[in-house]
Amino acid sequence: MHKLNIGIVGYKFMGRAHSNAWIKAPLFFDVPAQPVLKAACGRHQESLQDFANKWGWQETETDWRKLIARQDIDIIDIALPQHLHYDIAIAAAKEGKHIFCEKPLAMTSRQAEEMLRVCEDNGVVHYLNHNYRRTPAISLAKRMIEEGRLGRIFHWRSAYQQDWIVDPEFPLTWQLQKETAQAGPQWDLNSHCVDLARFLVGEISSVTSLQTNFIKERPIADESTSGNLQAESKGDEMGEVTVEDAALMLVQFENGAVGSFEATRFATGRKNKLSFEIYGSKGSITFDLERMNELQYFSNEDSGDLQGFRTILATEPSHPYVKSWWPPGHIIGYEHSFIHAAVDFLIAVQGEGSISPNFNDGLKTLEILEAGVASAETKQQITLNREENGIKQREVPEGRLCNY
Ligand code: SOE
Repeated sequence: MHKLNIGIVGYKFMGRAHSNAWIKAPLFFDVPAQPVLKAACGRHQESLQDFANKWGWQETETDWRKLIARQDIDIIDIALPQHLHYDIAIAAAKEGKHIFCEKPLAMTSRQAEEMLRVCEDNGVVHYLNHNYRRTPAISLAKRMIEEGRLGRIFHWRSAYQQDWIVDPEFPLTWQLQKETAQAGPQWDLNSHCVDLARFLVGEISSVTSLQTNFIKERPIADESTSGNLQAESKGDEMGEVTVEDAALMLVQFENGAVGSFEATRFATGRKNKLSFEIYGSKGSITFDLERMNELQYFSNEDSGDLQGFRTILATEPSHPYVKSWWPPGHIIGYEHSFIHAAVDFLIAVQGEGSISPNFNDGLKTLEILEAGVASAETKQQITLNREENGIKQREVPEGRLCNY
């Protein structure tokens, strides 16, 4: 079988999730090419080598430019924070490497635009890992909507709730600083929900937003621990939090539906609760990541005395991705959506096809996230995607137009 050599950049949380995905994909699915864990790249040789030994990466590199220059690398897997995506993706695409990139795509829509253009100019497959699309229950929701089971969609509402920084002693990690994260839950969490809303409902035409901070100063983080969610502080020195702690958006969709998004790291007790609800003329669907194998479904077409939300357990072989796993009722977990993404990416690369979400999806999502930030700053509704003379512009009332 043809082999595809992977070079991964990053070896923390997403490095582990991606390594697991590359290993498991050919074990459970008929993939058209064998992914080879060729080289892992990171700054600190000792911890990088530990990672490579544990996960079976054949070699290590401490300079991502050297990794990208290697002729024996076919795929670059970017498993790093978003402020590091742009330079690596541009260089990888120019070297003809296919790119599997973690979300959010970039720090700005301008960066995303260039990343997309360079990938298209170089004919490489580009994938943006909004993994939740490939949760069987969410892929089933997509199938049901396409089959018309919800009819005309009226409402989208989503909430992505975490609580890992409620403690004011949690240090100032990269996720809490604008220069390394661009924004807080607006980028980290609403990026997932906007991607799902675009996937399930459609394109967004306007945004009105509110953002806030609850804790404005935190202890400076100990660099050696600040790459994960259990970071430690370096001492008593404090630093300013320069991103929001909570981000709320109200949107209009191009198809007439309306939507609300809530993303927060201060929903005490909620660890990683992504939930959404979609209400249509013929039926409704709700999803909760904490019960990720289930969909709640209401159909207007059920007979009146039997109507009600029912639980669909998405573990039947007819459900997306499921037949490659276990018998009905044997549920799957968080890591499986990454494996499904790896499978579909290998199919796209080997079949010279494409995969979504890709960098064009990432660009559209970032435009919406940027509009949310602009709306929160201006306290105005932002209209998107108004094109004049080929220049994308956002419309803020009073006729003022601001370019991206
Ligand atoms: C931290 O908020 C995080 O790891 C996100 O970055 C991921 O995208 C999300 O899936 C889980 O939480």
